[in-house]
Amino acid sequence: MKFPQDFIFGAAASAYQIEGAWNMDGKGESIWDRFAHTSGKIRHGDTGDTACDFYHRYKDDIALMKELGLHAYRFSISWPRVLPEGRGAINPKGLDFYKRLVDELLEAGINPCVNLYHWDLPQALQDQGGWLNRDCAAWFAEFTSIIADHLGDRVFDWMTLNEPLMAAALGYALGIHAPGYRKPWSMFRVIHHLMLGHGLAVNRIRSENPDAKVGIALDLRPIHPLSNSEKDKLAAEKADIFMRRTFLDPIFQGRYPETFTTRNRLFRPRIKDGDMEIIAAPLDFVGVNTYTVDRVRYSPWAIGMGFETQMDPAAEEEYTRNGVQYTTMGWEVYPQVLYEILMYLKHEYGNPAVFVTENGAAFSDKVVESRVHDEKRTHYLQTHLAGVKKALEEGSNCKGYFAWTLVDNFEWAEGYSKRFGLVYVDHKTQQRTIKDSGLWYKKLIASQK
Ligand code: GCO
Repeated sequence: MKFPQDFIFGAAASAYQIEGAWNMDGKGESIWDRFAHTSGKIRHGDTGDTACDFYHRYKDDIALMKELGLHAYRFSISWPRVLPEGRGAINPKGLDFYKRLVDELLEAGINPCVNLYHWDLPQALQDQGGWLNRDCAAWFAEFTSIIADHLGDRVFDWMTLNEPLMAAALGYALGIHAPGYRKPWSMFRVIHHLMLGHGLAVNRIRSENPDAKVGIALDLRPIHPLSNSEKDKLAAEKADIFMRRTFLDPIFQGRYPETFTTRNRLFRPRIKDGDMEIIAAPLDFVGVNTYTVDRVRYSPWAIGMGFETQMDPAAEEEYTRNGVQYTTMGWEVYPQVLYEILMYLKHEYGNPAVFVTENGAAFSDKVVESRVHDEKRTHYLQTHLAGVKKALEEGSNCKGYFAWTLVDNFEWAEGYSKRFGLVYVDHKTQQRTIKDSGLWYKKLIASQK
């Protein structure tokens, strides 16, 4: 499978999911530390206290990245590791960790792609309202300036936010992610403050480093009506507006979709003059995190939404239903997912530069004689990358693909029960084992030369 010569192959991860050292060397508490330490929130009572101990083992993991032949690595910065109180005093040991990490990546010939926010807000800022507080956008901009100032001489590829929809929906409406609020009426205000923070951060990065390439990582999935009924088709249109256009329209068109602003008073965000111009700061690329297809149906119970997504619960083992493969997350394996979403961006938003910033699958892996024969994951990668290739042949402006994820890590509310890695981790011993899918990915990358 041949890709364009300058096509980037990488892997992605996030601070809370891999670093561990949750309270070491001056790091402040994050909302994910607090949430994971709250009983009943995470499967099996798992926490990110140690995770994959990447804070101490980053050199070994970078050696694994080099062995796989990765061109780039997408990672996030733990805000409270650098600013323990979220603002004010910098923790020098925290900043130094990221400088060492970036230098080690560069030394290995791997391009560091920094994602500034992957959900681990400093608890001290949550105590002041978190993203419900409009000031959080400015606090994020301050944090961004500090990181861009200290890393901007060697990092040229930046993302501001990871999945603002998930941060708002799971963290503030459904309560299954940190900070664990069940305040659906607040979700649109949180989305607006996150997007405002995104726009402010873009401007801060550019003022520190005019040559920087800046983007955002959005969770964008193909959306199909569950049936051909008019109600389900209308539901799919509503889902498109809420889950995709609410983020893409302000970025590319400088305005929210009509329904976002006309919702009743309870839901409507407070948008001030100038906000939309800030959010529409031009980007160099859009990052797409996507794994499966959203199959939606009409629902009178989804207050203010009018649709619901049919999604299975997470499972102990992967399974098939009616000949269709499902992962241990309960997600349908739908190989056209990347093709469809890349063509959606081409047709609906002027074919912007796109990176697939997350794509992968959780299957129940086992180590047998120091090997992990994860055929299903290899097949997932093969078929999904074939979709990227098809989109490229039809004119998509996709520039690269980051597998989610390098090593099996903390999968949020699922803890360590779900394995997405190209590399198996025994979380008791921290022993790493490259899976067959990682060896396949290595071969694919090597074959591009
Ligand atoms: C997300 C996050 C990742 C997840 C991955 C698998 O998309 O939810 O960016 O942190 O771990 O997507 O669920």
